[in-house]
Amino acid sequence: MLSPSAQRVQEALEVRGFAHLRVQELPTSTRTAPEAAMAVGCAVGQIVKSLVFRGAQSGKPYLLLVSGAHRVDLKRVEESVGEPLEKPDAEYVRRVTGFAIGGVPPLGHAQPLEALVDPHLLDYPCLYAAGGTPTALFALSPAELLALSGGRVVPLC
Ligand code: 5CA
Repeated sequence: MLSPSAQRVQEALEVRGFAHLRVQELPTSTRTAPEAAMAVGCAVGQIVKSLVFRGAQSGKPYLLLVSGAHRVDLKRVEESVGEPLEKPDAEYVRRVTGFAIGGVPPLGHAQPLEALVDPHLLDYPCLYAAGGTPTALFALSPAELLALSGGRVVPLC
């Protein structure tokens, strides 16, 4: 039995045609990328961080899908999106995604989010993304991440 937030991610996967991807709830925290990597025994670079930023001019939310081994270079991302970006508070993240920080998945959000994908994620055959809670993950390929997030690959780091 999945918790309600993890179940919502599983259902979003199924609705989008990714029923073969299965959200798993782990016995230990997956709140941060290092914790998630420890929980499943993978490299931290294989963990997909889902980071929400807000366009300072448009007010629009952007979802940055970033390898756990890398930090976002905000200037670089601002050049790609054409406006300054602000780091929103936890309440904004919950409102636009429908999920709490530490569990934000790459799909199934409360509103459509423009997604940008870190090219470093394409270096791995298998990735793990958050599954709706700070103890839930699901495994997927880079191609599946692109397909289910609708994200475009742009340099983020
Ligand atoms: N479950 C893990 C691995 S998939 C996870 O969700 N990691 S994460 O990196 O995508 O989510 C944590 C991120 O949320 C942090 O890197 C940070 O950018 C952001 N964050 C943490 N606390 C806050 C806060 N108080 N306000 C806004 N953003 C925050």
